[in-house]
Amino acid sequence: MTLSAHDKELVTETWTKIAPKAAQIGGEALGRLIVVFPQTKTYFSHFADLSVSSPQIKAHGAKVLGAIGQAVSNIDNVSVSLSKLSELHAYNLRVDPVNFKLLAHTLLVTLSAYLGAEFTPEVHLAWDKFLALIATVLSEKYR
Ligand code: HNI
Repeated sequence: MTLSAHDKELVTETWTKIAPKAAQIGGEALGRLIVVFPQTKTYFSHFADLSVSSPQIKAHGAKVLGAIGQAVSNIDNVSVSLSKLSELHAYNLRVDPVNFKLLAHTLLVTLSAYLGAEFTPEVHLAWDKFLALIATVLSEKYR
C-alpha cells in the first residue's frame, strides 16, 4: 500500500487534530468493533466486561491508538515501527488478519464522527490507505 506524499501529509495533519482525543477515539472504535462485528469478541473473552462502555475495551482502544500514533510519527517506516506488534499479533495473539480490516472500518467511522466536515473524501482516502498499510504490516509475520 503506497501512500503519496499528499496522503502522508493529510494523515499527519489529521493526527495533530485528533491526538488530544486519541484515547477516546480508540475506545469508541474498539467499542464499535465488538458491537458491529460481535465475532471479534472472541479475542477479548478474558476481559471481564465486553459491553460497549467497558473500561477494559476503552483502555485497550487507547493502546491501539497509541500504536497508530507511533506509526504516524514513523509514517515512512511503518513496518519497522510496528515490527514488535506484528510479531505479537501473529505469534502470540493469532488474530485472523481479516479483523484488521474490520477495525480499520470502525476507526474510519469514528474518525468521521469526530472530524465531521473535515473528514473530506481525500482525508478518508488517505486514512483508508494508511490503515490498510498498518493491517498489512501487522499481518506480514503470519507466514
Ligand atoms: Ni491489537 C494487543 C495494537 C488490531 C486484538 N494490540 C494490542 C496492543 C497494541 C495493539 C498496542 C497492546 C500490546 C502490548 O500490550 O504490548 N491492534 C493494535 C493495532 C491494531 C490492532 C495498531 C490495528 C490497527 N488487535 C487488533 C485486532 C484485534 C486485536 C483487529 C482482534 C480483533 N490486540 C488484540 C488483543 C490484544 C492486543 C486480543 C491483547 C489484549 C490484552 O490486553 O490481553
